[in-house]
Amino acid sequence: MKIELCLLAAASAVAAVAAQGNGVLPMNNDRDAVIKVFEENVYGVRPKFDGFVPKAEIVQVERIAEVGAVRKTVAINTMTPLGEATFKATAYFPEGKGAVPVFVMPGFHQSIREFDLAWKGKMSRWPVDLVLSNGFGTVTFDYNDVLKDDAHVLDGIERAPNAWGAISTWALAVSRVADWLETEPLADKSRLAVVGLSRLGKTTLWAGATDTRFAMVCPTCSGLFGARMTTRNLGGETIDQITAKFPHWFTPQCRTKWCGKDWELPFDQHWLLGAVAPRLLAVGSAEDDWWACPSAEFCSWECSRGRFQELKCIGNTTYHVRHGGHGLTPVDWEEYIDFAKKHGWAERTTP
Ligand code: GTR
Repeated sequence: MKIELCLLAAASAVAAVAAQGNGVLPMNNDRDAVIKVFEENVYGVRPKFDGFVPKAEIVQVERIAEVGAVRKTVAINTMTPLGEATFKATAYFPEGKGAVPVFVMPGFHQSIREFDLAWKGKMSRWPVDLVLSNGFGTVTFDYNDVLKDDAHVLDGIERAPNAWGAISTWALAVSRVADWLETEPLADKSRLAVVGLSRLGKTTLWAGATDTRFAMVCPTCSGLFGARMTTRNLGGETIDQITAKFPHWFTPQCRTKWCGKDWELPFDQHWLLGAVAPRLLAVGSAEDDWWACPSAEFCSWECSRGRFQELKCIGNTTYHVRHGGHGLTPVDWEEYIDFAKKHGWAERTTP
């Protein structure tokens, strides 16, 4: 689908709502209620972790002269439905800049390897050199180190109908990275962003909606149960398909209650996008990513703007659709970096 067509389809969906007053669910501006609805029905409710002691241990600090950076490797612990897990986070900070804004990216193993191999990061989903050259830091971790992305990973445990799933678990790990960054002298904790692709774009949105320490949230090609409006899907993934193939991502009742009811859901993802307001929201789509349905991602973003308008911060939300297919590319990163800069992130907050 070409960009113009996506936007046309989305614009007509929005126009249909305006004209008929039906179709798309009206915006829900009650943030707490919105989070509860999505906990119960989609991502699951996290248990209380009695006795959990948070730890973030710096295991290595290196100077990486090629990109003028300090690389820190950190071991961070977190909770999962299977118990405690420790994962390794890899962070790059520009040298000699003091505390800088940081983009946190829940990532695929490949992201770290690609950057190490390609060095200049050109082909990477994680273009570290681009981020560094703009004066920002970035950190990633392999989501599989937190909880294995396997449909059977939770088979051995009894799950309540609203039990938390893998997306919520990975999102908690993103928050654990924020816990560490709050203590890290090279990070400006008032300027933390979260960015992720696809299943990790869904994770990004859920982490960013629930954890208000993230001042900017960038779900990319996030599709169903990411930025995309479920009730406006034009031929992309359905609830039946996603919950059959990836039951571990969601709360069990996401399938038992909502399978086959895509167009009748009493909640929708524009509510969750609105839950990011008044913080910065940057949604990214790709024109050929039909499985994620970019027109419904746009429609959802468009419909969430009411919340930003209400909070008098309409400039805090942006959307882009780029050429090409499913992915997180330097073009997307440039959009996010530019948006951050437009909001003063390149200016120093610390002496
Ligand atoms: C697909 C899934 C999408 C998206 C994608 C990905 O198979 O159906 O919702 O999450 O995987 O993460 O690459």
